[in-house]
Amino acid sequence: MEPSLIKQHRSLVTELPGPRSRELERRRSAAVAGGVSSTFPVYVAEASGAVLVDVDGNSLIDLGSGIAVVSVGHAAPRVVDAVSDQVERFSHTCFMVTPYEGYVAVCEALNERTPGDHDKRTALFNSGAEAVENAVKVARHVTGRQAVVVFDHAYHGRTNLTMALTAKNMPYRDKFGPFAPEVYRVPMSYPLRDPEGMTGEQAAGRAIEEIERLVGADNVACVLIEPIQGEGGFVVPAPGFLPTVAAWSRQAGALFVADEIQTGFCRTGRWFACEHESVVPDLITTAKALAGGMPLAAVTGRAELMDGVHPGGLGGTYGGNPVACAAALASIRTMEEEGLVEAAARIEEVVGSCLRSLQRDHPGIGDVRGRGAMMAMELVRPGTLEPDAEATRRIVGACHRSGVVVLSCGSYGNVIRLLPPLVIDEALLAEGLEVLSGAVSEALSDGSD
Ligand code: PLZ
Repeated sequence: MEPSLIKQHRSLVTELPGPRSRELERRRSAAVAGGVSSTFPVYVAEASGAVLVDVDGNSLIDLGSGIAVVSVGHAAPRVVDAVSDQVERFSHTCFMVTPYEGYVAVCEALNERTPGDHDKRTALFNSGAEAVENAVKVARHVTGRQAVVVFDHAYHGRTNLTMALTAKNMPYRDKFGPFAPEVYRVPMSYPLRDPEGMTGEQAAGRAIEEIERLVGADNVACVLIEPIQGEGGFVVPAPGFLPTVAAWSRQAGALFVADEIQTGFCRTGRWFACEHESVVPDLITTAKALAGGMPLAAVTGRAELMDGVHPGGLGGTYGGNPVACAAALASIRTMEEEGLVEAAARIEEVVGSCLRSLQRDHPGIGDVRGRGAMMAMELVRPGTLEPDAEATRRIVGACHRSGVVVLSCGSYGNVIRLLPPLVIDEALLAEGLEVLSGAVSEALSDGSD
């Protein structure tokens, strides 16, 4: 099967969503559960690189990568080949019954690539939430402790335990309780919203004080944190925060667990976001970009911890499925051979300078932040920190109608985030940013008076 060669451009032949998408949307509402929603109901027919082609023949620029998943691009040629080849050979045996090499090779690649050169082991799962659940299982098992410490604005998933770990009520938790116990939430370092001048070390001190007060250091099984928060608003903690929290965890005998499900695999201009501050987590969870669009997730950690669980204690029917493993190996090879760490750093320069210049013109942009190809702007009422979710919705809507997929996020729904595929070509990225700039100017000039 040849990957289709879709021209890397934006081209609109109908309004968006077009008539065929609207027709599918009608079928959907009679068939798909209402609790599952789509931010931009344009139905995709095919995709390649950074372009989605919809069922009406429109070509859209994708600046979301399916929430940081297709970092190697849609239908990345190595991934397409590896998946096709694997599915012809065999698609499933269950690793817990009769194993296969691909699973082992993905674990080797993760052990080698993740931060720290200590001896590591990995276990594979299907989704990010499942990886987080399993990291907590390992942490509780090997420490003999129960408490899990998480942070304000955190997002870790939608299963029962991970809902408890996630901060935001709507839409993730509302009326879905009771939640799993022994979860304690402490303040995150959020430079825009912390007291002016608060350093990372001071913010860590504030969090640690809370942990000691709420839980007691020797009851903590693990401290779980996204090194840059994803759904919570692309919050980059002040320098010094992560290393201080990691050092405290080690001293307290708790595991420091980095959730790099959104930040991992070159996204932030390093293989993993922890590397920006030389933090070496005890356990790290990965998913999303790991397998270039196939469902695969992992927990990687110190060998003595990961081997501390009895045989049969971790697993699942599909975890480390052979097709997903083939996709992961091909994605990792693509990242290496196409220099996607450097590509993310180049995207940071282009996107960062665009967002900063918008910020100079619009006092409604309270903050521009992020690393690599994980950049965002936070919208506020000019001169205040009051979140402006309404302007955020207007800007996102205008981008969508113009054929550019952007996503919002944030505890207050007022952050616009950009997560382009790392292989996006320069001209296409520039065009996407031009559309975004137009939408910002229109929304903020209208809305700020
Ligand atoms: N941890 C840091 O970003 C998934 C989910 C959006 P799953 N983020 C996107 C939504 O509305 O469901 C995510 C993440 C971090 C865990 C997860 C969970 O990963 O593969 O969605 O289970």
